[in-house]
Amino acid sequence: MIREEFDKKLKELFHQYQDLIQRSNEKEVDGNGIYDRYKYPVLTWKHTPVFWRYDLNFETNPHLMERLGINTTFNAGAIELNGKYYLIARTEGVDVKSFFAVVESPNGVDNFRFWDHPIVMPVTDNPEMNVYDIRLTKHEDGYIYGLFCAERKDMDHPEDSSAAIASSGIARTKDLKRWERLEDLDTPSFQQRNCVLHPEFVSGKYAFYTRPQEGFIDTGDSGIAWGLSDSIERARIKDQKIIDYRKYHTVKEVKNGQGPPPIKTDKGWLHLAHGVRRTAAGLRYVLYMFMTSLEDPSQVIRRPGGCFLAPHGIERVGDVSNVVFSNGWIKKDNDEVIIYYASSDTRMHVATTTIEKLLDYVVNTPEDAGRTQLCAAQRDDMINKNLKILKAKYPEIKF
Ligand code: BGC
Ligand code: BMA
Repeated sequence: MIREEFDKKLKELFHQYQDLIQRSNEKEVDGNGIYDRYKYPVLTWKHTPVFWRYDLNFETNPHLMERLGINTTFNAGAIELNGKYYLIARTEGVDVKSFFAVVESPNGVDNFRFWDHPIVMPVTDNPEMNVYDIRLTKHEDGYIYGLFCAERKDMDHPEDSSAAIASSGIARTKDLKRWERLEDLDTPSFQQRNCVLHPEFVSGKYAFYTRPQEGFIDTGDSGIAWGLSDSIERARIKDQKIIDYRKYHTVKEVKNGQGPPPIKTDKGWLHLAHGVRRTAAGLRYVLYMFMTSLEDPSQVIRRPGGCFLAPHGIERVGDVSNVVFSNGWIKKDNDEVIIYYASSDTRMHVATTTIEKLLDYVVNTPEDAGRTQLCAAQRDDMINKNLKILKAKYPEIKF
């Protein structure tokens, strides 16, 4: 390529990037009353800066090739700070290593722009192969904590190149720029994924949601668990109790995990979680909700049946298809809630709702009735009531 062409192509790349990150997002019109989805994903690999992917030096890269491509940006933690909205995205290079990167938006639904530099997360004395799925908790001790999966090769099985061990890394910050790495969470389980720090002290201790697992993929008879630790610098949970088990023939038949930290309301803590089923096409990940008690956050007090959000349309397709996953949401001061969810391990989306609607959803959505006859009868009961209303209101119309 000659220098003029190089410069022209570079300019085009910058224009495309600017157009993309300045594009306004729009609510979709056909909402379900619970939340509104949006037309555009908030993050894709194309939202990463051009200078993260290309070597921009004509001498060393005359063909203007991508030298360090980005594959996907997904499973982002979220936080509001000083009136701005931040995602910490799992950003995966074409080398299949993820790293965390801060992305900032003035309004939480569009105009997300990556900070110039990714987070180079400090390591413990046992550096991990990969990090992903950070949950950000503004704790009442004054720090912002990030809990994330720290994945290492399983050295007990050197012959198996996919044998790995997942544990929960912990780091803290006050400004999302300087990160202090603490010791990994120590629990009685062989492996851990989807660990989340509760925002408040409980009985004077740090409280955690965990997800004990027997193997790297198989969780065994597990679910979302709860445990306390005296210290955060050397976080250690002695007793874990499962508060939300996986269950046969539900959206969490194979496994489940806490999503972002729960949101406190005057009726209880709102939880967003993922549930996984095994299908002929592989694992299917959907989101579901539940509520825990203000007096004792280890008690689940509401369990709306079924899924809250499942992959739709384009969301169903990506690197790992048929997956939605959320590890970030933000409650605004005006009680609006911005839910960030990734689709198919590929991109980030946004959905908006309010505390009032989420409370209505968790309190008034009936629980899973348990088996087919009971579920059909549950629906039939609502149908009967609805038909009565419709006949009284519109006697002339056939519905
Ligand atoms: C991947 C994760 C995945 C996990 C279990 C990891 O190596 O990075 O995305 O959830 O394996 O399949
Ligand atoms: C996991 C998660 C996510 C991912 C999902 C689907 O176990 O920890 O990183 O979105 O698998 O691949």
